[in-house]
Amino acid sequence: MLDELQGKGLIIHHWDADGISSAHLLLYRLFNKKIVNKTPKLGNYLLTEKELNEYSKYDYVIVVDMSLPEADVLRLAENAKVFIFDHHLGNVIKEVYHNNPIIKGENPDIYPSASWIVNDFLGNNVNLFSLIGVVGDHEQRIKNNKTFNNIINKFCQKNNLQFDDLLKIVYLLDTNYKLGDKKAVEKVPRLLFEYKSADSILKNIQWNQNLRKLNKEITKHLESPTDEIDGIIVKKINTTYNIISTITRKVAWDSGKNTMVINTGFFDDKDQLYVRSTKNLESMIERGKTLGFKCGGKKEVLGIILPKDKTDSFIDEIMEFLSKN
Ligand SMILES: [Mn+2]
Repeated sequence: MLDELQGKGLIIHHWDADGISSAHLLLYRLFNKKIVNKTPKLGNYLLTEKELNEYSKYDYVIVVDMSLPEADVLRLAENAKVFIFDHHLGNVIKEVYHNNPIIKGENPDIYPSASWIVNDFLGNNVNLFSLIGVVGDHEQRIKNNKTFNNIINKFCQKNNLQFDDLLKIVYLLDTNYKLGDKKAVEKVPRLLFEYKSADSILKNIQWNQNLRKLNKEITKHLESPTDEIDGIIVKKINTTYNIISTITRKVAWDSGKNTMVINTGFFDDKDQLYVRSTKNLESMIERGKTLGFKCGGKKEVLGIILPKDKTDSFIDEIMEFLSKN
């Protein structure tokens, strides 16, 4: 289907390791086409008016690992053929090619990342980048997924790698967005053509430098005081780095408790809020959308961007939701 595409193409991908790996796999397959890759403004799960205008000049657009608002997708579809490969929650968009097994009711354990969905679609064998997305989205927890634990172990054995090597690659690729460097993020999918092995990625000097800088900042926030209300961990941070999802994961996974993190420092006029829960968060994602906020997530995670004067009331709603049985 993709092989027949003509004209100028655009890939819009998530800024994280899964999005980058997915974009890389697509670029690799479509190497003989005129195609560029972009990520949205970091932290935005939507396209700005400026981006929508700019992206209307392409003949086809492939959206990967990103659940853009339906209105944005339909705007793109006015001028271009649109393809989506994703595993986030949302609604099926019938007007475009929408490959998202999760919203069609498939088991998320069988489709743990966008990279896996893309790789499967392309008919590739298991490879480093199909797995980097999987490890990126689940980290250590993928070890509880029997099927994928086996797939990863087999791959690691064959390639003389450890699980922690894959995890480190994820962290290195993720440094670019966490430091807020959109341009650097967009360079990676193509840059990865030059990396013949996992080992060469692990040795990238710039990314290792980035990682040290970020680890310092993350540790600082993990060590700062945290509130616990009715068994729910609430953590307020103020950082210009895009590390809220990392901090939320760490706190939630280390404590085993429902966790909410609020970052007041990333946007000037808005707050970032992240929740990780053992409760199904789908209804809160819907609630956020109903209230007109930009938000998204999966069953176990909710990410939302709130106008600063709306933050407290939405925190209250989440607290009420999480404390109900
Ligand atoms: Mn993903």
